[in-house]
Amino acid sequence: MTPRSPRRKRTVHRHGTILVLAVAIVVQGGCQTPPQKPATAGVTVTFNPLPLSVGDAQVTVTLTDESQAVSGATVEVEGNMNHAGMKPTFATLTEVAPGSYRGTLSFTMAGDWFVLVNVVEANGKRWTHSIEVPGVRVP
Ligand SMILES: [Cu+2]
Repeated sequence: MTPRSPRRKRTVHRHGTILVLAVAIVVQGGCQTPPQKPATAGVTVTFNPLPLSVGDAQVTVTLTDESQAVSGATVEVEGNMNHAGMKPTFATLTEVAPGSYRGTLSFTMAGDWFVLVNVVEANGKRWTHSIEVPGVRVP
């Protein structure tokens, strides 16, 4: 009789739809995205030379777990720009000292980049970590 009752019903229905969408996104994300860096893990990414400009740069990734060097991992880096329509660039790094991995990554355009560090530890544990690389310059 009052307009209240149908309005409340509609609100409940809308919440149900949002919940289903949220569950669908979580399930899809779980299948496709490797887990984020474990809480005990440390990742340091350094580039040489600095400041970064368009072209090849040496990239060094240092991995620790509870402050101990993480040796024997497979480490790949993926360079992406913050806008759509760019091909990512990739590098597979080589361990040059315990827990220290090095390679060459190509920055193909000036602007803001982010680099995904993809790690598979020797024990099979797989995770990824993203770092911002803003302001790659015109050479
Ligand atoms: Cu670009």
